[in-house]
Amino acid sequence: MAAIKETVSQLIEKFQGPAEDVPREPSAEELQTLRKQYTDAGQGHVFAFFDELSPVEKTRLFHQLANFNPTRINELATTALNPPPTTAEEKAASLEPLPDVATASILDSDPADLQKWYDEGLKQVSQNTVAVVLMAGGQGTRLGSSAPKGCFDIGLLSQKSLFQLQAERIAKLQSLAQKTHGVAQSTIPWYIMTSGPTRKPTEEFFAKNNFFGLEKNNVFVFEQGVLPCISNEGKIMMESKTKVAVAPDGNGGIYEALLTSGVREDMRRRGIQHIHVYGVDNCLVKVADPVFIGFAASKDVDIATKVVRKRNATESVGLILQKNGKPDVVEYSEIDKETAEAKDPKHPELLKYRAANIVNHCYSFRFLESVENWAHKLPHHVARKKIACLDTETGDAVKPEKPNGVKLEQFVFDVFPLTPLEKFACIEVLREDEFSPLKNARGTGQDDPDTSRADIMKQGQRWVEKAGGVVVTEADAFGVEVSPLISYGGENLEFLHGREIKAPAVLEKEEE
Ligand code: UD2
Repeated sequence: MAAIKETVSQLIEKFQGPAEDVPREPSAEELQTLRKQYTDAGQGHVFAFFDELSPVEKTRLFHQLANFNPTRINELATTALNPPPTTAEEKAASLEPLPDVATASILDSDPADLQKWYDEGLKQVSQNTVAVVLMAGGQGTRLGSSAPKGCFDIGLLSQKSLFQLQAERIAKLQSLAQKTHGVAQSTIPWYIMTSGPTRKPTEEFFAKNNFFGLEKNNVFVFEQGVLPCISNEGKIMMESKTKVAVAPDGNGGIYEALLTSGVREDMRRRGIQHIHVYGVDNCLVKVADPVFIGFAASKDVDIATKVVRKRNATESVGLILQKNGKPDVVEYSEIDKETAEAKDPKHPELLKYRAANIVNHCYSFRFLESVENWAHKLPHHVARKKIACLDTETGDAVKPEKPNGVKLEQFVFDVFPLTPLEKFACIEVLREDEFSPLKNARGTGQDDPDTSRADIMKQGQRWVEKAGGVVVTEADAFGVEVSPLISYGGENLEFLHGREIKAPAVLEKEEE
């Protein structure tokens, strides 16, 4: 008898997932209330096949639907599908590059300033006031890999993933701060934002790799929200009879998620003052960069952002600028050709708008205290997509040939205009040292695994040569991968002076 019971429960688990993650069954009146709410909002079709579902499927669909407010979804859908006409004020909006007062540049800053910012930033790290939030909820569809982008192996000799490179930079920075300031332990908590599809594989990857040597209590995986996909007719789309078709709510979902996940409270408990927020796909990212933290702290701004010089008028990057006197970003998917191609009147060879966003921001904790006031007001951007869904009339699966709906997402930088210019700062950094995004599948030739690997290898080679090492290269045998555990940003490589290294090489340990 026991064997039969065991087999039956295994079968149930196989078809309905482990019993323990089935949420509480709703009461009859809860269900009735929800159905009425959706029907009154003209979204009752989501219950089209409800009565034929199993009890567990009914419970799961109930909880998924209870997460959304259909009236709010209708408002978003109406705005998304029938965007209000551009107002005269919008038309007259004055776009200008950021004023010099709000921008600095690593390229032409006084080295004494850079050193001052570095020292201040490292001091903050040593005092445990610096945290990092990694935005890793994107689905990386352009890369052609279903695994979270942070797991991606860009083909380094060490075979390190993006997550591992970032983890080791945190570890190195902690030890640099400890040594420089003689403290026993300095901790940079690492909050990793995932979305539905990336959460589990991310958690498993970190557990399997033992958090890359970091203290696991300082690595905090949390989840951003999702929003239903909306049909061109304004209807909530069903992925199947038991599930709403949803998509992550954009990297701007970070603000709500900091609250709902308890991350902001954890930061408060730890006494965090400065929060570095960055995107997962940049293999060169300087995680919790002391220069950046020190720059933001010394200017006492609420938001600081890093930019690189835009490669050309068509590069897929947001542009940091001022709009009606406020800091703002115009995303590449929403910029008009004239603005993108405008030339700088003082330097006609340069683009007028050339401060390219690299998803690399720094916030004061003080500023994040105000999230409740504005997170729900950030705009939703619309992406027209081909969305596989269910025809709720016939119950047939639909594989669309052309965009049949929209995904809505918020952008992390849409909060910038809420900050006055004097509480905002932008710093230009060197692309070759700080920005090499992994966007495309191998072989694209730009922003792909090969350009990521090459940029890491070239940077390491520059560091080794600057320290007096000799790198022997030939044809496409170039570059040195310098482990972050040896050097965070090219420092402390004097031991290589006079050493000859045959490229391509990887330096994992100092005594090598
Ligand atoms: C982003 C920037 C763009 C430019 C470009 C450079 C935004 C909104 N746009 O465009 O201005 O800087 O990168 O590479 O930042 N993410 C989430 N949750 C989501 C969606 C995205 O965490 O729901 C993360 C994603 O994992 C990545 C980052 O946000 O770390 C940027 O996302 P993306 O690569 O999809 O953005 P992209 O390339 O369209």
